[in-house]
Amino acid sequence: MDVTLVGVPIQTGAGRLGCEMGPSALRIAGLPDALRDLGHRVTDLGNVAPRPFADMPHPNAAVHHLAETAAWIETLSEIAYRESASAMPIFLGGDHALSAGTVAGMARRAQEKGKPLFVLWLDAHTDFHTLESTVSGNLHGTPVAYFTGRPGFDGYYPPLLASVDPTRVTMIGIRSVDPAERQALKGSGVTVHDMRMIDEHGVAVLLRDFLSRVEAANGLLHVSLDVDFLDPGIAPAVGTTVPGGATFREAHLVMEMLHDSGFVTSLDLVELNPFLDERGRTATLMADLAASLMGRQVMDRPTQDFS
Ligand code: DIR
Ligand code: MN
Ligand code: MN
Ligand code: MN
Repeated sequence: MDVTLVGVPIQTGAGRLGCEMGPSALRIAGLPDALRDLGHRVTDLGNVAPRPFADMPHPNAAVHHLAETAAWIETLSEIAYRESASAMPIFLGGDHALSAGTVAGMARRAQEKGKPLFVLWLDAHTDFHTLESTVSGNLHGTPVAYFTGRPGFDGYYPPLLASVDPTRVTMIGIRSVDPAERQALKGSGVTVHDMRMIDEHGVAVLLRDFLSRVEAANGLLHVSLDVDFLDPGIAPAVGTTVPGGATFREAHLVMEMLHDSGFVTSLDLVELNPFLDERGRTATLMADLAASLMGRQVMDRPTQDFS
């Protein structure tokens, strides 16, 4: 398939510096060639930059780098919308604030096609804070609240041209939720599968259920993969490690099933902080997971049926 790589060196949404090196590390780990080897036609846009921005204060004094992050979100929303017209965009992050833009752009694309957009959020965190509720002020904790249309972003983040219905958002791998997020998630319609759900049911059961809903609705599917979805023992290069994450095989199985479904129309690879990595080990794992999602497998196998 036609794939467009977009390097997104944003780090203003995170609590520590280093994510701006993420796109380079993913390329050095061999992602572009891995995709070509799988038969995809790869265009690499290189690293993009946010539109110009001016200072923007917010009543919540914890919030930092709001103007620059908002500028990134607006630029990325445009790029996601534009590139998804003719290819599958893969966003090489960069911190998770970038998904506020990429998902918003994909929601606009889906709306234009008259199809619903589904989002699979693979993360230790729910990233469901508003600008008022964030305690850390790290805006990588806000993208899901924004693209599902929660109030409180007006005048700060760009106007949302199309939102994602919260009932079409499924999160897997969750193990760190702040009190305000937990409260807001109640009755929101978002499906939150915490690590215990994986322990009890296995990741395949949870994912199959979600994929069958995507299939029934003939939807587009955006996948957002945060490094901290993975257990820190296999993926140390992230600013916000949380113990008890997905194993190597759980993560690859998710990617392999996503490939087999054929539903994925866009992908974020986020929160890689190469400054914290051990000789590129986390970057390599993220590139390998992307390759699994794009078709790498051990043996040929028949197409799966999710209905
Ligand atoms: C925490 C951590 N909920 C916060 N969030 C994220 O800062 O709002 N860490 N996204 O990766
Ligand atoms: Mn995240
Ligand atoms: Mn996270
Ligand atoms: Mn394929």
